[in-house]
Amino acid sequence: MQNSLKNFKHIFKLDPAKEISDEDLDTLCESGTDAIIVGGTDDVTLDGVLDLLSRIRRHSVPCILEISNMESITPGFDHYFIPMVMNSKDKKWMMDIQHQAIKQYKDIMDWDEIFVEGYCILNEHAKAFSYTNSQLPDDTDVTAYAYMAEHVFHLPVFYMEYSGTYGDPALVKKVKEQLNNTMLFYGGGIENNFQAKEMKEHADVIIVGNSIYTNFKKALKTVKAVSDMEKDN
Ligand code: 1GP
Repeated sequence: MQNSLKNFKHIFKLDPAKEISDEDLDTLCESGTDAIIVGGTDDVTLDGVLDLLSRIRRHSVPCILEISNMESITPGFDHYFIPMVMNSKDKKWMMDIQHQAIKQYKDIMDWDEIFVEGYCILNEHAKAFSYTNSQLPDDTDVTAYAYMAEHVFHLPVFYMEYSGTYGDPALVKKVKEQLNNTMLFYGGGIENNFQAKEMKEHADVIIVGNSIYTNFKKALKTVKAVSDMEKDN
């Protein structure tokens, strides 16, 4: 099941609520990144998702919808990522919204395209942190969540989500040491080559989001930083 993700190392995440020019979007799609995720927290609408989908689809790069809400689910993506927020205080974000989605869509769901992500939100100032009523885990909590993602839930992905801030590479390393089959995704605050390399040293995949909108040129360089690491190995 995980095979189609196994080769991913670098992913850009585009927020349907934010503007990006055609020129920049074309450059991102042709940058050599392994995939583009469409996903966000606030103001994710079907129109916004469809707009990005149609523009990304002009390119051959794999295109993934990370599902934020029921209203913006649409066919046409290569893959669908379903987040389960492991450190939310509410069962809603771990179980209930996924249950609702599966009740509604199970007859048309293709599990070769769908991957469930065990999310651990680690930036208490991130919108997603308050939105999902999450609690800040300490390092031993995080490694235990990672262990649960692999051994209890058998999830294909454990996602350390620092959205908006750069995380702790030492913790990313510790988490990676817990995982054998579940892939480790790291996202949060990557703005340059050095940070891309530092996190990719431990994570299987790094995700670059916000810096696309704040410093496009530097964000773009993170692709080469990761592919150069592969060449060195
Ligand atoms: C957000 O993990 C991604 O969901 C990337 O984080 O936006 O901080 O790069 P940034």
